[in-house]
Amino acid sequence: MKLSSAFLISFYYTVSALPTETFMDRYFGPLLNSNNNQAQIQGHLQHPFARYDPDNDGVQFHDAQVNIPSPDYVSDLGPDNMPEFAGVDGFAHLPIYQCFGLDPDAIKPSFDVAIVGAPFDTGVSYRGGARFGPKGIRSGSRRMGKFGSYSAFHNGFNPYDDWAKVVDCGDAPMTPFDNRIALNQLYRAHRAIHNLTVTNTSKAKELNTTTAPRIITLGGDHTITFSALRSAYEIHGPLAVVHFDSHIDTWDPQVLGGNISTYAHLNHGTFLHFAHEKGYLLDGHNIHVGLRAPYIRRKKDVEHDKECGFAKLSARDIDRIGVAAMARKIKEHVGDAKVYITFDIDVIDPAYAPGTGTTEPGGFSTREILTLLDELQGINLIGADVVEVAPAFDTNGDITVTAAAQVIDSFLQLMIMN
Ligand SMILES: [Mn+2]
Repeated sequence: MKLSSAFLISFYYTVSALPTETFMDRYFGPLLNSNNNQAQIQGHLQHPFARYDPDNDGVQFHDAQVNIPSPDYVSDLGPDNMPEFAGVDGFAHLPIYQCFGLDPDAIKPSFDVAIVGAPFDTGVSYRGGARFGPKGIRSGSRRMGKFGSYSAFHNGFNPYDDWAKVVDCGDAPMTPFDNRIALNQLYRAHRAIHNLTVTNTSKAKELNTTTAPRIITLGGDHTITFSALRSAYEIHGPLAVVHFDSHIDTWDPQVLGGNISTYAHLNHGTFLHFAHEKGYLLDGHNIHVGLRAPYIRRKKDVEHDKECGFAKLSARDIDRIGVAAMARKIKEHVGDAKVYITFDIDVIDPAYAPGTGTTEPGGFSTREILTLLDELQGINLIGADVVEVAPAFDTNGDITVTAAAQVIDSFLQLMIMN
């Protein structure tokens, strides 16, 4: 048996390779030979996946020829030819800009929408780990970019390749040792971005916003939303906040943390109490979506939440009225006010988004939440965030970070598709 297969192999080799050219010569010759200085320069190599030819029966080697540029030609080695899984991770392969921390006399950057990371998790009451959220979400966004996006599939629109210049500003430095300093660092980073001017000023005015760039923040635990709201409020005035979350996050600070010390008053379960107290919320236009977590004090939590000015849609409303009706109610509630969406990833069911600090069973599927966000088309979205993504609790399959990245894709669609 061994003898005969060895015979067959040697026979085949002898017959097929007898002409002067070997398989290696035929397919790899231009790469292996030293005379490729003479190879023709063909502008740039195609995207690696562009070899699929739908006019033929699948993937083809078109022929043995491959265009190898001359050894010193490098124009094809830029980010445009990067495979989806490679590269230094800006969100969705966006260019990485230095947007804050600039010298006073440095040339100011200009863009329409900024992605900013807020690596912070010292405001949590349960499992930590959201300080790695920005890194995780960027990693989960690698299959999005100019070459394709999820909104492109559903709505024929690619937010990375339209009128808006979208950039990744990297992370705001946030110290893990003092929440007061950390939250102020994030506020100043946002303020520095809001003080810049958008690239497309006419479009910004048409959309009834200021000429300040809009910001999408990658959390970070939910406390970071307080700093984001503060800076957005200073530019836009009071905001209609759409709060996707399992939890109310309007807890009275005396009930959640504040009984320990004054320092502990502001945390990921009380920031909306403070947003209300500071006047950042536009009265009568704020709404929670997806609530289902236990109250700490049944009656008083509900009363205090009302005092903070929130309407409610619970997770059970997904089955009771459906996501389309939920979207209609949200749109009615915010009207034509300037809207800020703060999105706690724990609003999605732990089956689809386990990578978070405080999981609560019985939430949205990823598909349901993306459909709901699509249905919000037409709101005036001036800022947004996705928070509480803790990659250490995600699966090996990255289901939480890819869901978080798609939610941001939907935010960009709401901001840019008009
Ligand atoms: Mn929350």
